Amino acid sequence: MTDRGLITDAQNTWCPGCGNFVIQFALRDAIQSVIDSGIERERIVLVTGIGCHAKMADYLNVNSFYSIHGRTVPVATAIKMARPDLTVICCAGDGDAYAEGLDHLVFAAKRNSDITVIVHNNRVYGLTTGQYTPTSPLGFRGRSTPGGTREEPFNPLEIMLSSGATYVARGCTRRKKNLEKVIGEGIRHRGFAFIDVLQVCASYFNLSDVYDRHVYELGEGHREDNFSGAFEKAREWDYNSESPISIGIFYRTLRPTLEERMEKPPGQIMNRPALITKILESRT
Ligand SMILES: Cc1ncc(C[n+]2csc(CCOP(=O)(O)OP(=O)(O)O)c2C)c(N)n1
Ligand code: SF4
Ligand SMILES: [Mg+2]
Repeated sequence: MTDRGLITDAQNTWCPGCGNFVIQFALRDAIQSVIDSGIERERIVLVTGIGCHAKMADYLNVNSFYSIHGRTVPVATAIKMARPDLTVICCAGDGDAYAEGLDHLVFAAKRNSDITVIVHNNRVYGLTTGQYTPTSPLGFRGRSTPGGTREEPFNPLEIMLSSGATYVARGCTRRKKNLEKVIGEGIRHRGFAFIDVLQVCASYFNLSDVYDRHVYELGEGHREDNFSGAFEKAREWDYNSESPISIGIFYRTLRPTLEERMEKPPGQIMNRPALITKILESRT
């Protein structure tokens, strides 16, 4: 791999017009600004699932770990627990994070694991050529549903707010500047940062026109510390009908992270070597 900055020279096989390119450039710029603020590149780790989104591990020149489909979040959680000094970023697919891996996403939010999860939500299984996912709209016609789905989609922002995520944002690949901002703020956030990215899949679900018509940025009047306001805003669009779609930071708060609590359980101070010793002892 030749170092040409943060983009590798691996051959890129995303389809022309794929929204993954926009996420790649937004993430590259966000990572660069984190590096400029003093975090060494060697201390940044990218974890991906399996899917088109997962090729980010090949295309971004940071330490990376290709995990398995549906297990992106637990791998990232484990890396952060073992090495709290690392900045851990996940690129997950919507099939990956919202279907097979949903329980992991919910528990990472509940635990406030200090990782950043970017979901490439193209609302379809891209790599396996067009099956529906939990955020595909009712009636979506794809490989596994030629007659149209009979299921309502769910709203991942509502799930994440209910699960205790301390940073909840939505971006869109039709708005690169805003996307770079919500990703950068997510990486800097201390605690579980969740970013749902409405990503255009040029080959199996091209919603460019819909997003261009409906997406707007949350304004100055939106208060990020207001949980019920964030919930109400998240419910404005149900991932189904054509209505205004807000992007930006819906909610942000601070509470102790999982790693902080593992270091210092209530009533006792336990440093990491002592904790590892205890785990090893309990196995024998
Ligand atoms: C454990 C496991 N389950 C299922 C698969 C098959 N599989 C690979 S990629 C994929 C779907 C990917 O969709 P998504 O996560 O939305 O990513 P995208 O390709 O859209 O970026 C599936 C079902 C697998 N490889 N491993
Ligand atoms: S199938 Fe869709 S998500 Fe996958 S590379 Fe092509 S356009 Fe992108
Ligand atoms: Mg997908």
